[in-house]
Amino acid sequence: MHRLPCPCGWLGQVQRGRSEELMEFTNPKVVNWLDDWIALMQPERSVVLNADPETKEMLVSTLVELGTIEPLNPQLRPGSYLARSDPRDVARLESRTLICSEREEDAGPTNNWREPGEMKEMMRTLYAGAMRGRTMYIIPFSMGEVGSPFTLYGIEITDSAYVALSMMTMATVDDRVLSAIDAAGAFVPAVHSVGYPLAGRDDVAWPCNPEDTYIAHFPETREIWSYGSGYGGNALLGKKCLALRIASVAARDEGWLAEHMLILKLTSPRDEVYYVTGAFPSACGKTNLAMLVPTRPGWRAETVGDDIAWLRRGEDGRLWAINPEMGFFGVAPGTSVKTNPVAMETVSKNTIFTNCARTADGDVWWEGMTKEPPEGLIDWQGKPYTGEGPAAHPNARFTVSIHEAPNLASERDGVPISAMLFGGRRSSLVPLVTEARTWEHGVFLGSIMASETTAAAEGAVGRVRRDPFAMLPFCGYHMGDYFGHWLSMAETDAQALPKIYLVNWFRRDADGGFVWPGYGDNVRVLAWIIDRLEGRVDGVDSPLGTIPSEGDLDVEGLELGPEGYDQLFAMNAEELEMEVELIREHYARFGDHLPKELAIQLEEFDQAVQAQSKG
Ligand code: GTP
Ligand code: SPV
Ligand code: MN
Repeated sequence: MHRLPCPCGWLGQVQRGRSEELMEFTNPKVVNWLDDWIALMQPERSVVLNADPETKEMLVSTLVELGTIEPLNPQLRPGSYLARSDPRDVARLESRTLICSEREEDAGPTNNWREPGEMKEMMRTLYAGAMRGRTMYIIPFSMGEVGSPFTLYGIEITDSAYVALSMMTMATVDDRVLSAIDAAGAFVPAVHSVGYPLAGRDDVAWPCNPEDTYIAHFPETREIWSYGSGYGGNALLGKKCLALRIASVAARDEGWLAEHMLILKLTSPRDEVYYVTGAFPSACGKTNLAMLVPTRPGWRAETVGDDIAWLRRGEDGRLWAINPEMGFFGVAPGTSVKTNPVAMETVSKNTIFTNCARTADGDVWWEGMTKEPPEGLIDWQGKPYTGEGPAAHPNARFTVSIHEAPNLASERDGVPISAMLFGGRRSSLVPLVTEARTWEHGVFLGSIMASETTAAAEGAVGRVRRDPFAMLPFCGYHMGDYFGHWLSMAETDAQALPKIYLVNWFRRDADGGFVWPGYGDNVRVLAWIIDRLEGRVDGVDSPLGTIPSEGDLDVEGLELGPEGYDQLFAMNAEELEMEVELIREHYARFGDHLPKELAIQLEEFDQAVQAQSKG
């Protein structure tokens, strides 16, 4: 814990545990920025966070005292806590997320936009006095390794101890970060308040302000202003706000990619090592693929990252990826010893659970952990569970350090990518796997991605929507220009780029069940992909790319039958024709920002569909 050279004083309980050598911000850029916000938000006190164990202890005891988190049974779940949010603050709020670029056109048709000056003026009135009676936590953080030229530094100021504690897990927060920021004065300013000042009222366990929630991004000045929500990507500003929305703008300007992707290290039975990324929309299987436990003999999988990848061309021309995060903020429901034993082990200790159910013996539970809910459950809202509705919120999550993962890959400073997967939830049409014919075709497949919506964001669940590259809620600029940026990666040495694959674990049969077993069996698809990369197998052309030849996909031991297999790859002619029209509508939104190459790709797709319909 550090003293801050500002008029606001000290946090009493912090002084006890602070280290002897106090580190302070001295850079006038930082100090002036902090002073301005302290003057506006008027916190009672402010503290700078560091990596000392006392810092974490202080945050935990503050949160326990307030009732935001409660300790779980240390015998069952050591070092772990359960948080219950306000039921109105449970997911990312896409309708309240804004890209405030100077020109509306630069935000594009897929983002909410407000003029930056207007937005700031409006939000300043919200921020005025917003931290009255509260502590301001000042969190110097880095996304990426400290000292790397590719790292982005930020300072988040927040009045939520829950957010502060979570940031310490999700990002790198320590004295080296503070020194690096102080030396250069270069950081992304990230302002956060739950919007619940304590003027004349007591605090509540989960303060928030749903009526006035805004998550605003200023891409030109690279600033983030968030107000009103304390949940996930709305509030942990290093993640979606910085590492995707702001970073995507930096990536466009500097020629790299900031993507909503897992990174997996895969070792084949022949001891060949491959690194694979996968872009799937929120709650569509990134964490699960990143923690894959292969069901086929000889395969090994290790996790590099589960949500965000930053990719750059290396000197060898290949795309190299890093995971800028230090923690997992993963979906709890659906996670079980059967589906994801690695995740279960990862969260067996030192984990903060949010909006899970609590068992009678002081552990957590969620739908899918076991077949039947245990007796005596308390639901995510703190009420005895009656069996009606879910006991855990569908977007209940765990927050845990990546170092808790038993299969964490040691590579932190970049891995060369061989293949990229694009996937989503599609009950029909999109096959289990297809290979893009070229980079341009791969960009086309990424640009037309669609997925059934999930509980990760507000709104209806299960509605098919276009989610290009799984970046719909996370691209900080015009999506049409983003497609162009992806295409531009192939301007030099296209051969060295990874191959692109479309995957879909979520096809349903007539009874509504999943046709493909998924999870650990997804290694079967990866094995085919590796065979393709090594030129060991041919494929069959289809309108959506190359699919496996009969017999090349290992389905041994699965209870699929010939009918099930066909269901994984069938492309209904009528549905394909409809898809062409839907893609036309989707593309029309981008106007003259749509790269010509993609219009050509769409015509080729249309022709392939027509040819199949006739044939
Ligand atoms: P975000 O953290 O929101 O970005 O989500 P994510 O993409 O990491 O998704 P995650 O791996 O957490 O999975 C979300 C849900 O999909 C969970 O309920 C999983 O159990 C389920 N799921 C993941 N992989 C598979 C799969 O291969 N098959 C099926 N049927 N379900 C899966
Ligand atoms: C997602 O929604 O893609 C997440 C969760 O990873 S959040 O951090 O809340 O955005
Ligand atoms: Mn995500």
